[in-house]
Amino acid sequence: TVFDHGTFNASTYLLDRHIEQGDGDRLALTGVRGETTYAQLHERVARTASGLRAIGLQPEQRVMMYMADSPEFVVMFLAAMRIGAIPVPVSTMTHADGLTELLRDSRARLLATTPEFRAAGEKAAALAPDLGGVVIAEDCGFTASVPVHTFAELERHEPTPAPYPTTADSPAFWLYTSGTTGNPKAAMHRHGAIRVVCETYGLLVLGIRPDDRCLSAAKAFFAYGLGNSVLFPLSVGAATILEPSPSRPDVLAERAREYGATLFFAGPTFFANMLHADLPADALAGVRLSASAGEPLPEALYRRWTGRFGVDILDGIGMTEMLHIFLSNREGEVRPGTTGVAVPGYDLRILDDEGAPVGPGTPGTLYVRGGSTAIGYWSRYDASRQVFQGDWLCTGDTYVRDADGYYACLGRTGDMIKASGMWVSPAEVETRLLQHPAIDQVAVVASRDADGLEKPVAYAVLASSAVTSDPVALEAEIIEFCRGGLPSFKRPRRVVFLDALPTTATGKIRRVELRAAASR
Ligand code: 3SK
Repeated sequence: TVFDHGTFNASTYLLDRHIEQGDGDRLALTGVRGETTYAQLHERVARTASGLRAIGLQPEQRVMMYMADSPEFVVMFLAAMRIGAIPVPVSTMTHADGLTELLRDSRARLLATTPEFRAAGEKAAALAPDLGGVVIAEDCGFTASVPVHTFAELERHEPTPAPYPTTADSPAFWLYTSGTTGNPKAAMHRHGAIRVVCETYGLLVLGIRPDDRCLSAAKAFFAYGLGNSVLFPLSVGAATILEPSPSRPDVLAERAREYGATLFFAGPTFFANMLHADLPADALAGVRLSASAGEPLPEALYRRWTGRFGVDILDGIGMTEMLHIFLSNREGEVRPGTTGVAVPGYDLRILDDEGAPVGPGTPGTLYVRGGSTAIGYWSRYDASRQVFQGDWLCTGDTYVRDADGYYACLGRTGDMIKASGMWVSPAEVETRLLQHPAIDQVAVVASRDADGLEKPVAYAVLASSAVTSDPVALEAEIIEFCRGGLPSFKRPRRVVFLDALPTTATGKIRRVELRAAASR
């Protein structure tokens, strides 16, 4: 998408168009917190925007959003952008210390929160030197040394006449990311990026339309959830089903039924948990399509889940730095076990360690280019230069492309294992292991053997039906099973059984932790 330097405000793009087109009566938000039409949402956003100005929030100042998925989340996100301020949604799984760190790093002027998170919010607010106020969804006795406002109070202001005259390149919102390691860094996104993701992945891959109802297991403070639950539905005048409580398979299945979800979004771990949750096969009747992201969806899990619920899954990959998904399978053309092909509007290339492009069949590091790339990381010069390399962004993931142009993830570039002098992709070994009926979840990492040589080791969670009184025999049987389907050098030399795999806040397996355990 090419933008001129005229005014463009993402809040107007997502909301005002529907009002101008006479669609104000359409449903925008639904769920346990009630229904909101586009006209009502527009009114709440315009009033809140005025209220934010009245309490002193200036363009480009940050509002940290530590909020449950709720109408107020959507109102604050849009209202802040409407006045040129910067909403910064952060994970509600962050504890008080982490929140303090994020408030300090971003120098947020305001903290917006919901009553569930009052205790951590109070602690963090007390230690944030730049904070000038708190906005709370409902009066719940939040105490702070700075003024505390309610949404109701802000909404008593007359609506703002016009949005702040941002351009497509003006900073719009930030999202913190830390990957599986490292300190949190804020990826700074511009207003135009919202339009890019809506008109590429949203329209051209999901084929989202006004009669859709979106339900996402990934919360809106994640880039993935923000697109699924806020940006895509609002961009076409569709509805979003907001669930404030932590995502659980039984709860989301119930919400899907009750509120008529047609698009369902989750990640591989959540899809796996749905299979264990004893849900009826028609739990997602009415859902026309599902999407997966966060980490590669193993082929065996894809087949079990789609076989059980009768809904297809488009596996894709995105990054917080790219705002959303840039590589994805397409409806009717899914190749299980691959991440599909480039989303229209994005260019991909795979480079070897010397920076030279590699051809089909040769693994290398994946780079991406497209109009939703973040401006950079806030106050992180070195990290920005490593990741944002001119037009291209280095994903840090190892991928291989086949002759038909389908991409398959082989793991993080640093996750590849060199065994017997040959590269071993953890993903390939994991795919084989998941074909064993006793294994439910698995991660393969490198471990040094007695000779100090790197070898694959598997950490596995057993299926509930596979509880064994003889783990040694089961381990031997699983390793033998791998020999049957893999070249011998790729077989795991050990299988360690765990109750659960360690995961990050976004549900990604913490391979770093497993590697450390393997080397002890
Ligand atoms: O992890 C992903 O695949 C992802 C997808 C969409 C947006 C952001 C991210 C990190």
